[in-house]
Parts: sequence; C-alpha cells; structure tokens
Amino acid sequence: MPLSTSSTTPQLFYADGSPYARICRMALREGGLISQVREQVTALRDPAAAVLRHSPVGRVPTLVLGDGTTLTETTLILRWLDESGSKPALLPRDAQGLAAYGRALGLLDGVAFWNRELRRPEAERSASVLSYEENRADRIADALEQDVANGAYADIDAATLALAAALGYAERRHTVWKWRTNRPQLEQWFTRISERAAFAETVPPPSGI
Ligand SMILES: N[C@@H](CCC(=O)N[C@@H](CS)C(=O)NCC(=O)O)C(=O)O
Repeated sequence: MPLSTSSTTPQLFYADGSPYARICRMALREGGLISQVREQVTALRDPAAAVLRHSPVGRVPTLVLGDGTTLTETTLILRWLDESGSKPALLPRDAQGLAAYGRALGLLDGVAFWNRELRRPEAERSASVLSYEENRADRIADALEQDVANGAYADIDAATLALAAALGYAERRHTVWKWRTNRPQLEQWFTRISERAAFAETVPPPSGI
C-alpha cells in the first residue's frame, strides 16, 4: 500500500520521554519510512494537548493517517507500518518472535507502572506495588539475560525495539532500577543496540527518577 501524498502526510504524535512512542519512532527509522511520516511532539495529561484534537485516548504513540483515521497502541501502529512497506517488517510472524515481543512489552509495561507509582507524592505511594513491580522487572530481566545469551533479540523487529525502549527507559527515566547488576549479556546487548542511529536519535531526556 503506498503512503499518502505530502498534503496528507501521516503524523506520529509522540512525547520525548515515552518509551512506547520511541518504539514507533525507532521503527520508522529502521524500516525506511521516516521521510513519509511527520513526527509531531505533544504534551500529555493536559487538556490542551495537541493529540487530544485527534484522539480522546490522549496517549502516545498516536498515528493520524491522511484521511483522519487515528491509530493508537504501539502494536497496531507497527502493523500499519508493516503494511506500508517497512523493511524489515517489524511484527514477528512466528510464535518464538511473538513470545519475545510479549516478554519485552511485559517488561516495559511493568517498569512504566512502577515509574508511575514513583511519580505520585511519597505519602500516596503503595509500598506493595513498588515491591511487586521491582520483583517483576527483575524476574523478566533474569529471563531476558538467558534469552539474549541464547541468541534472541538479534534481529531488528518489534521485539528488539521494545526491549531497547524498555532498557533505554530504565537507563534515563527509571534509574532507581539497577538492571545491569549481574546481567552482563543484557548489558552487552544494550551497548550494541545503543550504537544504532535509530536508537541514538530518539534518546529520552532524564526524568530524575
Ligand atoms: N498500550 C499503549 C501504552 C501507551 C502509553 O501508556 N503511553 C503513555 C506515555 S509512555 C501515555 O501516553 N500516557 C499519557 C496518559 O496516560 O494520558 C501502547 O502500547 O501504545
């Protein structure tokens, strides 16, 4: 399916701290579609946020197509990129690839939830949520340490981009989690992926957490 002409260029709404939007931003670069989609920064959790003019969901990533159709959810946007000619294709087709993508997204969801709890005033934080999410992140990262040692997350696809976004988020916006400790394989993997232009061009600002 060819992409739209310039008057109807699709717009990808993102926030520079969002790891989900970063998956799509890296995907655009890795898949050769960056010149055909306009990236548009938006505020979040703000009634004046630009993205709210297109979607009541108000989250990023949000992809607004030339005809006004609006896609939310990272995986659905990756699917649209694949159908629009992303090379390489991003969404895995086999069960192993899907499992790897799900595992990386599970890590990202958990860490994002943990981070959200830390952004609440200290008196409102739940110690049990913090502890549960830290344990979940460690548990998944221990499994990922083995996966990477066994050769997983080697291709440029949704699984690899999601893992890069999750660890990149931990690195800059969730530094309370010391994910590198006792995980040399994951650390080496992260060093390698960090060298890619798609990664370097989308590094999020630090959050202070
Ligand atoms: N399940 C969504 C998650 C997206 C998400 O949580 N985005 C966050 C930024 S990292 C957001 O837009 N938060 C603003 C809000 O919740 O209003 C996806 O896969 O795209």
